Amino acid sequence: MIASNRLPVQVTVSDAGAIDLTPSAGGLVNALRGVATPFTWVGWPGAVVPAAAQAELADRLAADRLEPVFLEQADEAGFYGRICNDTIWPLFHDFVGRMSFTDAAWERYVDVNRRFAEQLAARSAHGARVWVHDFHLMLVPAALRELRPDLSIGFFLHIPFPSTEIFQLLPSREEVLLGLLGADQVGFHTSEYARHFRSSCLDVLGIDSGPDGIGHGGRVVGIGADPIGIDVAHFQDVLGRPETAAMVDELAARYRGQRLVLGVERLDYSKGVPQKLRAFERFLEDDPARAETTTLLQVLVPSRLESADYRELRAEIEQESARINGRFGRPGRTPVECLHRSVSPAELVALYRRADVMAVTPLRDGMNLVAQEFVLCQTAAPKLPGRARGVLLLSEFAGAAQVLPGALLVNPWDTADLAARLVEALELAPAERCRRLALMSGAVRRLAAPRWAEGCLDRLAQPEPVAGTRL
Ligand code: GDG
Repeated sequence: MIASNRLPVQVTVSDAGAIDLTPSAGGLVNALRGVATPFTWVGWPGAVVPAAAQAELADRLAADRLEPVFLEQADEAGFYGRICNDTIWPLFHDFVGRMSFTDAAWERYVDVNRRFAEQLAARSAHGARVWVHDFHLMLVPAALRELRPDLSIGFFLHIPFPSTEIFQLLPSREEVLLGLLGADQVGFHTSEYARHFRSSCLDVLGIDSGPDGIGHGGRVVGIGADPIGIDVAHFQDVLGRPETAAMVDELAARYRGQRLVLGVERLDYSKGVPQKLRAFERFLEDDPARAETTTLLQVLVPSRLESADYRELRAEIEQESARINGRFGRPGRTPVECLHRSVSPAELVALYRRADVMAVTPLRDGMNLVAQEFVLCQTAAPKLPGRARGVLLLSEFAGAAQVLPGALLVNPWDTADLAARLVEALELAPAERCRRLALMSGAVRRLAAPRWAEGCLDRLAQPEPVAGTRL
């Protein structure tokens, strides 16, 4: 059984009650594609479904082994809107000042987690493996263990686990740790996050631990560092499609004679886009002639626009881009291009291939799959005629920095250094670019999904906890 906040489909129900299902992609969907063991996926279908339509929807989803957890608008507002987005997301990404918390919203979080646990308990076969995902469901492992002690329960956190000083600001800190300790195996992307979790268990609960496990309730809870990888086969497939080749040709014409610095981010304050723009402005200030030869293309995938904070962030990024263009551009030449939309897989892959520098500058990020995807697309296809391979500029605060040894690491808060690293990246000799990409391509292929999922599931099948990958 797999449990995550969202099912890998988007359900819409029309006013007349007609149900529409659209598959949705995401890091977890990609990582589970190709897993040999058949599984049932439990999660929210992405819409409030009227009671009259629930049975029909459940039947239709059952055909794909998907099982909906039905939530009301008020559940979503408190559980997802408040606690997930306004408490845990900012706190776990070190944005302490953005965190807010109310007891009423927390009660919704507890209640929704309990309902997930009840549904998993009702549907899991005796002794089944249940793998629970991410910060939305941190209370599920303990609630499920109480209902079904026969199950093997795994948990994986896709976002960072913050340092203990920051974690302790969370009013429900004990409940969260005890919730996670209900699992047999708790997985993180990096050994740093695992270490933070172990320190928090000691500081908050007084429970000491070994490097790979924590004794709790007469059991040993395994702690692992299991960095997630990308679906290599999917990207290889997209690289070979005719529409990708057409897009590569289009980009070659569009950016002829230009050096292209690429950013691909979901609109979020954790992604460091304003910091990237600041550094790009410094890069142009240091030598305004660069505005003629270098373009920063920022793809900004829309996200959470119902929130005033996110609308403000979008406005800030658009205003900053316009200001830089006003300062360094001229008619027919805009050094910063900002696309506020999602792009097709072919467009994304073509951009990864064409980019001279991929600038991935989050202030905090659990892993960051974009960095791995760029490396794969640069190395799994022939070099573009007349161009050197690309360079990855990567924030040291992304989990990806722990697994991609050939990236140029940057502190996105250090504007001068980020601008200097951008110059270094653009001037890196072709042989050095290849050497760095080869190092990283090896790592990306080693981490490739579904190996990540199979590894985590194998450990869950073992009677005694076993440590995850140590990097
Ligand atoms: C969590 C953690 C961790 C984005 N825009 C488009 C598009 N994408 C795809 C990318 C990539 C994915 O979305 C985003 O990668 P993230 O790594 O940010 O993953 P999330 O699921 O958002 O976030 C993160 C991850 O979980 C996995 O554990 O790495 O740290 O926050 O795959 O390619 N794809 C297409 N068009 C777009 O416009 N086709």
